Amino acid sequence: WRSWAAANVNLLFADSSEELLWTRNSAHGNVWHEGHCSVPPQLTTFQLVFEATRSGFDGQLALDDVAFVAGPCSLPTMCSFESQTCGYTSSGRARWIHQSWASTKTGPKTDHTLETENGFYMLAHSSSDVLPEGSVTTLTSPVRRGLSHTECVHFWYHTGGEKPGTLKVYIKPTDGNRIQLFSSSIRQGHAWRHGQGNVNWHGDWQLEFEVKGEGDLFSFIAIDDITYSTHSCPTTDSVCDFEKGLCGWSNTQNPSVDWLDWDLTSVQAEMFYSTPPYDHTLYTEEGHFLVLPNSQRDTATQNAWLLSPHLAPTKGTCLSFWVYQPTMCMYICIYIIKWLVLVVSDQIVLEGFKGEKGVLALDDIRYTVGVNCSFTFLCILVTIIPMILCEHE
Ligand SMILES: [Ca+2]
Ligand SMILES: [Ca+2]
Ligand SMILES: [Ca+2]
Repeated sequence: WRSWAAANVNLLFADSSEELLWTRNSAHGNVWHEGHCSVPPQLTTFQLVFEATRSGFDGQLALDDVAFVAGPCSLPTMCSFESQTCGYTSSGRARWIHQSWASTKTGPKTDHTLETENGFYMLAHSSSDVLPEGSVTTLTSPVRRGLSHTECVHFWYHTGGEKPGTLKVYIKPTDGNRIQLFSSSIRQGHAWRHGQGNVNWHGDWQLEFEVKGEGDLFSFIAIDDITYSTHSCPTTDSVCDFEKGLCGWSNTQNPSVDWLDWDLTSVQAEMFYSTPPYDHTLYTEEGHFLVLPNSQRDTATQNAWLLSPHLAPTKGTCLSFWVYQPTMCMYICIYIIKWLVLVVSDQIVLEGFKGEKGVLALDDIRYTVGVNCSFTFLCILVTIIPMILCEHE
């Protein structure tokens, strides 16, 4: 689904009352996603309702291959923790809590999926009274079948307090020892941060998020939006060619900053929006890029933010990216030397505005910490030549 406000699955009872079982929001690219929805045992007859909610701009949503399978769901490829825990279970010294800020007034103020106080996530309190120093609490996924190829698990985490403790992520094979995918023990500030790790296990396995307490008086670690992509993880966060997903770059759903979402697509797969004739990475119709939804011109000037992962404090960063613009008939390279504040970490925002005509697309975003854009000269050369040769539309 793309650019929709929400897709829901509801339980509909004989008395016309409904119960929300599953929900997804925002643009998820021009590709099929497999959704899993646990239907709790019911004593009376019921129906299931698939519901799409428009947010007032371009978008499509399609549904295919609906199957009812007896027994619990296997591990879903996406879990936003809205309306359900996707079968994740808690064990260890303290319990992981399925909650929103609105329901408890503790933990992160907003979740990562919806960016509202009503959005849900999983929370582990790591304060010493709940999780004494050195003890652990674990969040375990349902069992996932063995993989024939390497997958990347992406997740977002949020820490609170001076000493939030250590977050480690493991693969737990059904038979065998755990394999660590990820570890972080830094105080991160009030922000959701992106984590990832490669999974390549041929037997059945589970994912484990483990928090170890550090003896703080008030602290926590929260998890949201766990997804699996069918590719291995990008080797570095500093280059994103969009061939393996968004690499930690993300759309925001915050209505106070933008209206639209950047949408991942390719020329080959695109049926709805106009696009550049090829992507910038591969120069083919199969290559992927981000496009600003552009079918309804009455919404011209509406904007979309693309947010970078949170970047560590640095003396400077060289940012370059390739843009396909309405007035150009080629990709042009734009680079910015951005001096980030030394005290706090930061995010880069690429903001697109929908124009009256033409296509706006983004590809090959690269940031290089430590400045001295060594590829800058090449970037300018490649940019200027096509601009001279290329007739404006
Ligand atoms: Ca969420
Ligand atoms: Ca947006
Ligand atoms: Ca590309």
